[in-house]
Amino acid sequence: MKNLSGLFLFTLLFVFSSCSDSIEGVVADASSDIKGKMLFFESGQTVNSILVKFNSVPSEAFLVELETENKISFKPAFKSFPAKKQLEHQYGLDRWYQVDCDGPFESRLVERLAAVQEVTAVQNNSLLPHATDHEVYPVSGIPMTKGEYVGQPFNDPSLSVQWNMRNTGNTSIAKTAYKGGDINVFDVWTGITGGDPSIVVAVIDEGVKYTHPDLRQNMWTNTAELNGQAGVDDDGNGYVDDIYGYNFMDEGEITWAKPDDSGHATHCAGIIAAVNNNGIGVSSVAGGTGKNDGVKIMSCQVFSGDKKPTPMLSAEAIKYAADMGASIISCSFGYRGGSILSDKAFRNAAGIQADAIDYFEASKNNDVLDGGIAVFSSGNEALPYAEYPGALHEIISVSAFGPDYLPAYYTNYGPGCNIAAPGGDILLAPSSGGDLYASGILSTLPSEVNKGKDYGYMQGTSMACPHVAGVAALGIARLKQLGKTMTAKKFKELLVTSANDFDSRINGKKSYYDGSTLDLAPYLHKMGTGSVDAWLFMMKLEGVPCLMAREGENQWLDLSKYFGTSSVNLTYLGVEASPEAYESLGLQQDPYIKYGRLYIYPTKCGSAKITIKAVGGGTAIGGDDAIGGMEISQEVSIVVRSFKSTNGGWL
Ligand SMILES: [Ca+2]
Ligand SMILES: [Ca+2]
Ligand SMILES: [Ca+2]
Repeated sequence: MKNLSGLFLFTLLFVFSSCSDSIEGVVADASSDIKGKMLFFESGQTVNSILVKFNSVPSEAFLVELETENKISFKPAFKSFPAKKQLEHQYGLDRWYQVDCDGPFESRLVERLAAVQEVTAVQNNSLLPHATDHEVYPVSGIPMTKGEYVGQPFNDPSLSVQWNMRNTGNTSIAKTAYKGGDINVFDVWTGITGGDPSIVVAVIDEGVKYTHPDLRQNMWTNTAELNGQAGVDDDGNGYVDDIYGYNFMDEGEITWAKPDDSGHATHCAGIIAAVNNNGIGVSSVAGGTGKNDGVKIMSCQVFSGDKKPTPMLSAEAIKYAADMGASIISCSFGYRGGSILSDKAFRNAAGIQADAIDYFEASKNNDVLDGGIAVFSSGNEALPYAEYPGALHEIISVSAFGPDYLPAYYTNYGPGCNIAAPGGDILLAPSSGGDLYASGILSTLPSEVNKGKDYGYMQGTSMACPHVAGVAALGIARLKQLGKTMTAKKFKELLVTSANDFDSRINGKKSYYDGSTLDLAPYLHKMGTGSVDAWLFMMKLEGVPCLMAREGENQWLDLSKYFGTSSVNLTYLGVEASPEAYESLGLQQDPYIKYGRLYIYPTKCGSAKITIKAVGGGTAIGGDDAIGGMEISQEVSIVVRSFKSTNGGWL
């Protein structure tokens, strides 16, 4: 079994400490009704802060009575957002209160509050520390200067080694690198979309370095605060100077260079929306095409240095993202795997976060979806189930693979894991002369925590999560172009069913440079629906069927699925393919149709749309001067991979 050093997912745990006034006594003595209302109290724990949820919005008089009786004070847990009052009420956010008292809470007090009829939940609001072993690997072997861009859609110099965007099977990244083991985004960028500045993705994490040269242009900005006065809450949202987001931990400006900061948020942000085609650094999933058309990153900072967030803080950050316009939240953290094993247990343990996530999912912040999309990492404990909150059945939880297109040794898998994405697997060996860390994910980092460098490698399901958040952002951008609307639920279904099945690769063992091996059998059919695929997702959103083809093979593709059993009775007039399609697929011969099958010989991994023309009822199209059949024109997408996925086609 691999150890987990060098992993970067924040793991939330409660602190245990000895205290004579143990909560254990409460749990043991209280009636089951009262116990059922007490969320996440562990035995032997000092409780410094608690949250209370009432069954309806309490009157001032009632609160004062409880305060006086118990020598405590209440304050609303959430800041109310005027335009969202109804939604806040619907999801119960106006019924959560933070309770303060002098010193730790006595167990009897917690029990007394839980016994109040109007109280539906008392949640422990103790600190949630994250694991501190999130290493960064500064970029070393790669020239971060302008190079040759042959075959590259963007001029970002490092794109050629970003296997997560396009995996060419380059052995200087990993000896076992697998061509096509990527997110299949190149043809989306060149032919469909690279993003849309009206779409905001909130990164709930440490602080994002908003001055980073490869991020600055794609930062969300709160214009009222940007043009306002320092120290003044110019837009009246309850947060002072929240220009690029907010630092909920320190209640102030976003930070990224404290001694214990890791650069984690800046790295995740760069995967989603580092500026594309700007001639520097890296490319990102949804960072535009160089025309100021990338999606925007909002930084919701809940980790700071060695400070740990409370459940309330993480819930507040999620609500802020919902209220300030985020369409997607990318959350690379979770409760330690195995600590929660059902949706109900999560809602019981972490009621305030569950309510905030529900509220986010019900918040409509773009013209095309009726709610928000929450994406979480599945966890880095190599456990056979996802961490919560990502494991919630309606939330997208992301597992990780390496450049060998196989599960990474650290990834969680199994129930609750919905889809897989590149997360890196740094222990894979490159061929000699290759960069030792190149099997990780290359992205932006604050130079302050990265030996003076602006870029570097990290690995983890933390890195896999923002890939899916970025692909989701491209999906919203595409729906906007199409003028299509959709429910968020349908959108998520299409996203997870556009994945590539890579189970056929999962057998035997994989090897690492230190000689250790990973048995792959446990991962079979456990990596969600497969690997996220940006092109297939775009085709699903458009309703264009996909024909999967293999690179370097002369092959016949059956059209009967797309034209029905009539495919053999149609008279085919031909195939229309643009010069771009010829280029993307490396077509050196013209595709044609015979006996209801498409003949094609692709020499490159790529994706393109072609149009098949046919006549129904006759051998020629009818018209003013001739009797004939109906013209049939069907757009289909050809997706060429080095392997043939079985479920990647039209479902
Ligand atoms: Ca403000
Ligand atoms: Ca201000
Ligand atoms: Ca760039």
